[in-house]
Amino acid sequence: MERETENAVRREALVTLQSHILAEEERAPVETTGTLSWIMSAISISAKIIASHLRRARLEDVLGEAGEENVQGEKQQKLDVIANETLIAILRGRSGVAAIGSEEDEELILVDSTGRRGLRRYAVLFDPLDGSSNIDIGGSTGTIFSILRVDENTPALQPGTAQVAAGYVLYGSSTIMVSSTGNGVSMFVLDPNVGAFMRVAEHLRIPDRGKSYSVNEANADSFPPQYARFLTRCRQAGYSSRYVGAMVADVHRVLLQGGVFLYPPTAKAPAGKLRLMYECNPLAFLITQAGGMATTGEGDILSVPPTELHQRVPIVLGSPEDVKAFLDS
Ligand code: P6P
Repeated sequence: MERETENAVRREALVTLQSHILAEEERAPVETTGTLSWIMSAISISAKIIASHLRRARLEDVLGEAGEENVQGEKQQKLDVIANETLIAILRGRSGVAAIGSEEDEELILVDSTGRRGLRRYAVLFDPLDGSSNIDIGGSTGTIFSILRVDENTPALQPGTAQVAAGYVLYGSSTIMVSSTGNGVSMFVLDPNVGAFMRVAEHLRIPDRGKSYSVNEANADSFPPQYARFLTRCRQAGYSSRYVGAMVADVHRVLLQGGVFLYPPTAKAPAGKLRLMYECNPLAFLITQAGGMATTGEGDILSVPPTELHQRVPIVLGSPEDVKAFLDS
């Protein structure tokens, strides 16, 4: 590696998530109160705690099912509960968090109904541990979060275009946070020796076209014809099929290598399986910020008017050329 590049990489790896957030706050076009930074910091510490539990899951005997079902009717894993309780406990303690919405809880949790004078207030929506069925086999999982400004006239249920920040944490071979506050996409890797997320990239751009698609092909018999035609074209073009079964891991691959992730309407999930507010909107926000596209097949994901917290939508997101090819199929 050229010395200059090597030095640049070394310099870049010295920027923590915290200093990145503060620098973004200083660049903000309007006077900021620091509340959003404080919330991002809460997500960061929550992610470190969740990652530590995941790394020691089999040792701490926190694998397996918790014996309950969540509001989705899905069997909760013990770590779903731990991740959910960690995020709620830490976010509750942060001023400016007015509401919390979780995949694991039926209703929005209203936190700070008054709010200190002049403090901006936010709703934080999340899937605390996406893909948790992968835990027991040592597979990747993730946390997905979406942050929206709220006030007495603006409820949490807003279209994805209203997000002020969004991101995910991928618990894989390393712990990676990818986030955006609307000024491009940055990526951070948790340095376990330092205990900090270190920035490794900013202004990430998704490749215009990829060489793989990501979909659960077991549902192929019930895919609508447009999806079937598109996937046939991909196979004829020599695309590979890659599917982890954890949306964060599959979308992270698409962000870095290009390609397309799809969860179509199926016989089991006629409206799609993935949740608009805390899975599709935040990931669509990131992919769009990186130059990609995200559609329900009928229109942009980010423009879907939400009707309820756990609403599901079909989703096709990824490289612009690949999503356009789907829309033209
Ligand atoms: P299927 C995990 O349960 C999840 O919510 C997403 O992370 C993932 O993309 C999808 O569902 C997998 O669903 O039906 O293919 O197992």
